Amino acid sequence: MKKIIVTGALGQIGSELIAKLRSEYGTDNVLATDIRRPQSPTGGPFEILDVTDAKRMHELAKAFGADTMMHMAALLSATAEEQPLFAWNLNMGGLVNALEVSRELNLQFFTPSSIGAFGPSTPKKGTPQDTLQRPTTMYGVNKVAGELLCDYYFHKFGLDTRGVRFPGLISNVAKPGGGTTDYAVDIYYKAIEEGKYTSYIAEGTYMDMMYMPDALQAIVDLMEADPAKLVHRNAFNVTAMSFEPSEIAASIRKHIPTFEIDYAVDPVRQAIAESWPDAIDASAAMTEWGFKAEYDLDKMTEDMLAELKVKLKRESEAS
Ligand code: AKB
Repeated sequence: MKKIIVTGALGQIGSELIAKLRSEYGTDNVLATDIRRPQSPTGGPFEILDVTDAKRMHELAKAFGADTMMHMAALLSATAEEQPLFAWNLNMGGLVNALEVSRELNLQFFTPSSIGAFGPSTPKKGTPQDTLQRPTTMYGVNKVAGELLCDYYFHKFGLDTRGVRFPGLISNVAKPGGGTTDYAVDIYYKAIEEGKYTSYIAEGTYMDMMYMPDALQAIVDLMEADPAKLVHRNAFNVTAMSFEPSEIAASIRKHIPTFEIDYAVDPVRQAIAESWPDAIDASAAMTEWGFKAEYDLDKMTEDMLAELKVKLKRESEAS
């Protein structure tokens, strides 16, 4: 039975990951931590943790009896461009602390990388697992350095490090903050609330995406995978779909025929998006640990709109 400590547990991935892990491994076997206090109880153990505080991270993991660390705390791409030095300190400082604590306590280790680890010179279509990585963003620099650091801890110390390169993640629970792919979440909220959306990403800009249930399953499957089958360990390409803004709008129109999209392009996030691949190749993840995504664009749209309608109605009734 796993005993898992999760950092960044109130973030977009973390808040759903802890629910998934608690349902798989038991409520009391998952310690959620975050730098801020939750607005409502997380449904299990919770502790405040600033990931730059290695001593507290070690104490919490040890007292909990953790055998696994899932390090999710990080600043996303657009925010990292606004505060590059802070992003370096938080993203790299937090990661090295989490790896060190895992080495000291011999924990299995997971952290996500991102399509942000690629750059303009990376092949744009069918982006291979092993390819040129010269990102032009601070977030990308952090992610490439993080991938290498996780490999280093595996080769040097035998630490059981594992990870994926996530595409844009779309979910109806916690909103993302400060990412480049966030438009693909915002658009669903605005479709229901206002029937129209102004996209900060230009028409024709393709990026990889995935629905959150597939992302959570990918984490569990990779952590449970037979290590003998893993040729790569960290930074597996995973993706479920690749689309551009007018395609997600067309998918929404199948349910809300009057939905409209227009564009007010944000040059910073547009430049980041253009430096990333259009569509990555996830065949290494499929071959080595059976990665498979259940949701395509239309299936995701149907579920997102249904779930968000209920959520937004509940919130408006409560306010
Ligand atoms: C972002 O847009 O920064 C993230 C990511 C793709 O890593 N969603």
